[in-house]
Amino acid sequence: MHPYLDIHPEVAQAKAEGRAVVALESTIISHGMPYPQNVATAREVEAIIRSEGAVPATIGIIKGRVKIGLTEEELESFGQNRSVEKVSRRDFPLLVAQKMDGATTVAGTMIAAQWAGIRIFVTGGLGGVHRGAAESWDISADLTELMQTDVCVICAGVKSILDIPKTLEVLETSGVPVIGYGTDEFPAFFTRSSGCPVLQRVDDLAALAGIIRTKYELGLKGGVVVANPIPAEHEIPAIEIDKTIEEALSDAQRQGISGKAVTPFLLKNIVERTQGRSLKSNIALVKNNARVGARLAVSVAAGDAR
Ligand code: PSU
Ligand code: MN
Repeated sequence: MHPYLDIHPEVAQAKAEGRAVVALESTIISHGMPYPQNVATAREVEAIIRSEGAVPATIGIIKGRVKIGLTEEELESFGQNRSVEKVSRRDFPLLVAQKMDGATTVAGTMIAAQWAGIRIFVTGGLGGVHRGAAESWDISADLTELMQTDVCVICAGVKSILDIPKTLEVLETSGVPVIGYGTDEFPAFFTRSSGCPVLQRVDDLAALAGIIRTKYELGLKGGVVVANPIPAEHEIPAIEIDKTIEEALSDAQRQGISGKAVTPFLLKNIVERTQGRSLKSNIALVKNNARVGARLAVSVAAGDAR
C-alpha cells in the first residue's frame, strides 16, 4: 500500500472482504456547496451508500496524509474550513511534502482512489472544457485524469457553465467511454438533456458492471463516465438556469477570475443568484448518484455481467 495513504478501518475491512467501496470527493464539500448544507449532504450521501450495502470512502488530504475515508469530525472540518486548498494532480507533491490540508477534486479523488484500489467514485458534476477555451485554454484536469486513471465516475454530466460539446470531444479523443444510465443524451447537471448524445445508453446496472470490468480485463487504461441524469422533479428549466449561468459567467469575466478559482466562483455565484434553488437540485442529484453508484459498486463486487 502507498506510504502516504491512511485507510479508514471500515474501508480497509470492506476491501479485505471484497465488499463494495465507493469513493467520494471533498472539493464538492469545501468548494462546491455552502456550509452547513455541504456537511449535511456529505453525511446523507455516506448514509445512502451504506443503506445500499456498500462502504463510503470520502477522500481528502489532512496534514499531508492522503485519507481514504474520513471520520465525522474530519468531514465537518472540510465543510467549515473553506480556505482548504483544492487538490488536483499537480497539487499532491506540494501538499503532501508540506503536510498541508487539501480537498480533492474529481481528478485528485480518482488518483487517490486508484492508490487505494477503489474502482467506483460518485460525484455531482465533472470538470470539463470551459466556454471560451479557444482563448483561455481552460480545460479541467478532470479530463486528462479520465484519460489515464482506472476509476469509474458516476455523475450528472457537466454544468453548462462549460462547453458540453467540446468536453465530449476531449473525452472521445481520450478514449473514455461515456455511458448514459437510462438516457440517450449526456445530461447537463441541472437539466436531464443537453442535446448531445452519449456513446451508449445502458438501463441495467449489471450490464454496466460488465462493461466496466471488461474495460479493465482488456487492459485499457483510463476512466469510465456514467452519466446519470438529475431526477425530473428536481430539474431547473433550461431557460431559467441558462440565463443565470450567463450572468455568472459575465461576473467571472468582469472580476478577472482565472485558474482554479473559476469553477468555485461560478458555483457560488449560481447558488446566490438562484437563492438556493440550484443548491437543492445539486443536493438531489448527488444523492441520486450515490444510490446508483453504490448499487453499481455492489454489482461490480459481486461479479455480475450480462
Ligand atoms: N462541478 C460541480 N461541482 C463541483 C465541481 C465541479 O458541479 O464541486 C468541482 C469538482 O471537484 C471538480 C472541480 O473536479 O470542481 C473541477 O474544477 P476545475 O474546473 O478547476 O478543474
Ligand atoms: Mn481550470
